[in-house]
Amino acid sequence: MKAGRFKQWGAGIAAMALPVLASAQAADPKPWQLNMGRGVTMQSGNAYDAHMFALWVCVVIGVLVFGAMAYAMFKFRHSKGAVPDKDFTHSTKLEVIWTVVPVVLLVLMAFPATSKLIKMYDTRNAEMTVKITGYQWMWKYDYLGENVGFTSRLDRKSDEIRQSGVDARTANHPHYLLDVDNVLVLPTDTKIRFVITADDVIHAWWVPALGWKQDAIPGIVNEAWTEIDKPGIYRGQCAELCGKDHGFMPIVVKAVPMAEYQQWLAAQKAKNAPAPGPAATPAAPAQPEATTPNTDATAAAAEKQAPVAG
Ligand SMILES: [Cu+2]
Repeated sequence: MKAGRFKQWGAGIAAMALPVLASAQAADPKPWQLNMGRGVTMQSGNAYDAHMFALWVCVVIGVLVFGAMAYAMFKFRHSKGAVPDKDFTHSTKLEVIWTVVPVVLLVLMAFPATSKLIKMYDTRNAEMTVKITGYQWMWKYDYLGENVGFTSRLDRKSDEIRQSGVDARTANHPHYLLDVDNVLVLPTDTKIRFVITADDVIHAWWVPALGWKQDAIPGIVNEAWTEIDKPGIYRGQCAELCGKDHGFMPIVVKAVPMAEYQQWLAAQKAKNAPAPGPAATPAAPAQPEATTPNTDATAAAAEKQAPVAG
C-alpha cells in the first residue's frame, strides 16, 4: 500500500519534472503535459523563458517559506518544552524585509517581461500580411495584396463524428475537432503580420506554438505578428466563447519553407484567376456557409468587398 503510494507520487513528480527537463520540445501538447510548451517562434520562446524564470523564483520562495515553517513546527513544539512568546506584537525589521524582498523580485521579473511584451507587439518590417476574420463558426484568411483568400472550417469527418452521437474516442480520428478543410499555409523564417478582426461576434485566434492569442473583434482591427522557426503543423482553436459552435472552429497552420510557400501561393492564384471562357468556371473557394440569415448577409457583403472572392 505504502510502496504503491510512493510509486504514484514518484510518477507524478517525474511527470512534472520531465517536461521541464526536456523543455517540451514538441510543439503539440502531449497527454499529461503539465508545463507549457516552448513553441516555434521567438515570442513563444520568450514567453516560455519568462514563465520558467517566474516558476523557479516561486519554487525557491516556496521551499524557503515552507522549510522555515516545517523547521519551526518541529523544533519549537510544546512537548519539547517550547514556551510561546505572549508579549510579541511586531517586528519592524521583519516587516521591512518581507516588503522589500517581494518588491525587488517583482521589479526584477517586470523588466524582462516588459521588454519581451514590447517586442511582441512590434509589427513593423513585416514581409507579408495575412488578414484573419472570425465568423460563427469558421475563419477566413486573406493574403493581402496576393489576391488569395479562403475560409477554413472544421473538417467534415470531425463534423460527421460529432453529429453522429457515437463516442468520439471510438471513431478513431487522430485530430478529432482539430482538423480543418483549408489550412493556413505560411512560410518559415519570414516576419508575417496579421490583422485580425471578426464579422459577427468576438472570437480569438490562438495557436499556442506561436506564443500568443489575439482577440478578433467586429469593427476593430487588431495586429499581431509571427516568424516561425521550423516547418510543421501547428494547431489552435478559437479562444473566446463565441456561440454554440465555439468548440468547433479549430485553426491549423502549416509552416513550410519559403520556396514551397511560393509554389503553393502560385497554385492558389491560378485557382482564383478568372476563367478563360464563360463555361469553365474555376472551383471557387468555400464560401462562408449560412448559419443564420443575418450572418449569411454580412458574410456575403464581406465577400463582395473582398477582391479575392471568385
Ligand atoms: Cu469563435
